[in-house]
Amino acid sequence: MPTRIDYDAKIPNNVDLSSNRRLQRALEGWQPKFMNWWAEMGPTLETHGVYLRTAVSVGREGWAHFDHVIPQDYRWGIFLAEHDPDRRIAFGQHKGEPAWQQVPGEYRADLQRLIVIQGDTEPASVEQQRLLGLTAPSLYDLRNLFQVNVEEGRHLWAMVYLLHAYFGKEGREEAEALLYRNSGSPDSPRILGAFNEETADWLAFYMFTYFTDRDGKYQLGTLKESAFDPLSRTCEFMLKEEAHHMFVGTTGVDRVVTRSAELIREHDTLDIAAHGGIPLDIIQRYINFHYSVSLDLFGSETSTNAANYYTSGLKGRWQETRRKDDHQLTDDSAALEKPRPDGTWGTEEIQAILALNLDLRGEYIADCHTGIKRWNKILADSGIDYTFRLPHPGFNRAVGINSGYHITPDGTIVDEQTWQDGKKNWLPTSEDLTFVRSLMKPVYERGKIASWVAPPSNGINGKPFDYTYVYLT
Ligand code: BYC
Ligand code: FE
Ligand code: FE
Repeated sequence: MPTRIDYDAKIPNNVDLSSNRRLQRALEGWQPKFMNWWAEMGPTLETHGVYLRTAVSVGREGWAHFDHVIPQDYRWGIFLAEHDPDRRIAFGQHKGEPAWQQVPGEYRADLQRLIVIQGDTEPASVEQQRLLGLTAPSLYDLRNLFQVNVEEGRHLWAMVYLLHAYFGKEGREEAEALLYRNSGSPDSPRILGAFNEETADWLAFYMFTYFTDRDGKYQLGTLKESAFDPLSRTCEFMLKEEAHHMFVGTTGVDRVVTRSAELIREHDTLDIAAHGGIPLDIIQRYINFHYSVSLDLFGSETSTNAANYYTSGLKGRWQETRRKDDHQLTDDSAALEKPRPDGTWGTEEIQAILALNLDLRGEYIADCHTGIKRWNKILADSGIDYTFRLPHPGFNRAVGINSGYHITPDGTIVDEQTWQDGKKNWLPTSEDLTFVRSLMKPVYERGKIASWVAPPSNGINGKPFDYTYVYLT
């Protein structure tokens, strides 16, 4: 299996596409539809070039090349991580058998479903972010937005390749449908809830790339363990790109908190809205919203779907091979915290194999705590007496065991009236959203930055902050 990326081909790839004419033709037929989708649903801001990275190889070193590129001329392609001919299945009933290079007939429907759900989120996020270029706080941020968008577009290519190459006519139909559904569409919405929400401002963008792209990281991590080797290799390479999306989110929120802290000290008040900063309680409400909506992406706490995926070898656990158990989970148990109709919490013991969504969610929550810690450290270092918190996992949930209850950020089960009265303190209000929106004025001058966010401590690829990351018309 060649791993060099062929950029002379119409569709750059390292899967030797030219040796399979039928597949190549089918994908070349999908390509103009993708380009139409990008033109209609992708970023609205036109540019003369964005300083973007493009994958040049899939190896550990030097995989990215940086240059100014007009986004619609970006070379979206198909890149799979190196093939390991000795790879074996790490878990489930097929544990120890060689990884599959083809889709076993009995798992076809389930695998296709997982790939379609994954594929659906990628273009959805581009659609959610399409207007943000009009209000970027700096050229540096504008560049990062485009980078994330073109790579999410490439992640769509990654899933479409699998659908075309391994799932026949049905796969090709699903590939079309990925361009047909749209974020927030009343008739044909995206599959998962979080991908139909608006990403209406840049604070929401940083929160989305922190909390929602991070779900992507964990889901891709479990699909990287898949017995279906092409899916595994695709996800492994996607995860390399994903690291930058996390970075945009983490440092984006860092920079908002840093700027708010500066303004709080300068004016000696938490009420910094009048001074062009975002008050900390609004930031907390954004955290509450984006975190709780992202928790819904893990599915139900107990899931026979997840158990079947695991037993069949389709979807593993986070860092499956590093876990010290039998990788089959036939006798293990897990504890599940459950709200009860009398308003108290109970703990139930369940089979571990049924709790795999919960297991992954636990890994994700632990990771989210690291963000909260860093943002609190920024406040503490500025001598500000305020702490951010992650809300209770039951807060504001639409999926799973908590969805029928009203649960406050501190985990109290409350009645409808208490929830309605408290909501304005817990979730962004329309006043919050209007205020944050009012701050979103584009700053396109080289080296300048909006009032509500601090500049980054470093530029991209060794360039300074005041580099011309984007050429505008
Ligand atoms: N919304 O057994 P359950 C990313 C449905 S993000 C709507 O609990 P399961 C990215 C479910 O379909 C990563 N419906 O669910 C980030 C099922 O329906 P059926 C995306 C939902 O299957 C930022 C029923 O409820 N990748 O990459 O164990 C930017 C019972 O469900 C939802 C993946 O998600 C929901 N939230 O778990 C760009 C990986 N949750 O079958 C990109 C692939 C559940 O009874 N997907 N339902 O009709 C999966 O592994 C699983 O499908 C899920 C759900 C984890 C999503
Ligand atoms: Fe992605
Ligand atoms: Fe991403």
